[in-house]
Amino acid sequence: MSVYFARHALLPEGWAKDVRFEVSSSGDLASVTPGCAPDGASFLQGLVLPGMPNVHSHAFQRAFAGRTERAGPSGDSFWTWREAMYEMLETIEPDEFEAIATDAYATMLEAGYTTVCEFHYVHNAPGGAPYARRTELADRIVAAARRTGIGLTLVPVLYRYSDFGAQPPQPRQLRFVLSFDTFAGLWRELYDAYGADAQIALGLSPHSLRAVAVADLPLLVELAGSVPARVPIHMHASEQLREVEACLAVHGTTPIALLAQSVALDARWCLIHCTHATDFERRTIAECGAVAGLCPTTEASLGDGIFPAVQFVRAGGRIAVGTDSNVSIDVSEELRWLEYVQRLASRERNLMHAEGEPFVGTYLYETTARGGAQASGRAIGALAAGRRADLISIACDAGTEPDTALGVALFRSGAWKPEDVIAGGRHVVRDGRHAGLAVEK
Ligand code: NGQ
Ligand code: ZN
Repeated sequence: MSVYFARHALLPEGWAKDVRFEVSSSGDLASVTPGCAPDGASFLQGLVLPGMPNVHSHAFQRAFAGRTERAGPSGDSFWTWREAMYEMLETIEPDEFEAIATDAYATMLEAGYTTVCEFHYVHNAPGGAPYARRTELADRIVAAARRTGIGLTLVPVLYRYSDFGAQPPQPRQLRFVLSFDTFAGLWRELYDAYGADAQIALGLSPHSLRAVAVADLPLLVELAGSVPARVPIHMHASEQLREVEACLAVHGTTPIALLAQSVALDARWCLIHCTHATDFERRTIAECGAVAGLCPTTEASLGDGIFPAVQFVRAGGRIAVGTDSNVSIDVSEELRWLEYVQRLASRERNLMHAEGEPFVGTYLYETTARGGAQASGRAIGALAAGRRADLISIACDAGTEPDTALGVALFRSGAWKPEDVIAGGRHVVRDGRHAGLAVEK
């Protein structure tokens, strides 16, 4: 059993002093006890926080992060970016796919993300032929997670069409496309292979309402319900106005309303972006207990729009954050952008907070860690006995009280510096560096 000690740690009941953490051999927290002496424990400097869950990643997109910042001939948008992304993907074979994911996950750990939900929709070889093993690329994601130590919720994705009304896929989308039955087979195979692994959980996803048929939705929910585990269900929703308009044109209603008509939404769902959700749709999400998976830096990068997060959380909505396109892998940037776009939209300050929690940084961190745990389907997101031992330590100025110190770490640029990161009990980042990355870079 390993033992850690922190002067200041953020526990479910608030900041605690002189906390001892006992970690079991299975990688869970066996005990969390404030008011102890360090006695032989490994000392974690600064503030100790639960590792942040990253609820939405397409790891392979890290390969071209920052490489699409040149204006094209007739204006750029999410859709022109998507063409560039599809083009880049055409050359990526399994070894490279795994190498990119390994690098991305090590970088996530260095940034303080101890788990990732990998929204995995690249199933086929370039050109669209199936791999000899249909789990080829999913296995590569698992290999990258195992090598780096990051906790993984693998979210295999059903992607069948190019647009509403079951439009046939474009040639470049053929790497994503599986029939429903092939997808269900793939999913069961992954469940059998990894369902018992403590580092890995399995989710499931219809990519978006553009990419699946309405009739697929209840079948996917049934598939998720066919195993004893609680399987989170993720889906992109209402990210771009074009998508909302196309949905209205074909189905006479907006995407999340259509989803809510098609299945009984509940707390297993994590809807990614929700940028253009209507008031009614946001209320629906909040009331059913689903999580809105917000990806502020990607949403800014792609010109998606602004999700009214303040109204949503005040109406009881649950939120989490994801790195999505991985153009940025930095917890502080994600949380800061989440707050800052609200300020830009409303011309006010200090918006994301709640009664009893006036510190914006602490509120954002606790809220997204909790929502992230729910969306990941894993016992994470809090420093408490029985949860995974996902701990990060953040350097801070001695003598600064913890709420202020966390605010500085999140809002003063460059101040977010995880020194030690322990993921599932594995001490994978020391002095700010992931052991694997130090060798490879
Ligand atoms: C994705 N990205 O799944 O990576 C999508 C684009 C698609 C975002 N929605 C791919 N940001 O729609 O086919
Ligand atoms: Zn996405």
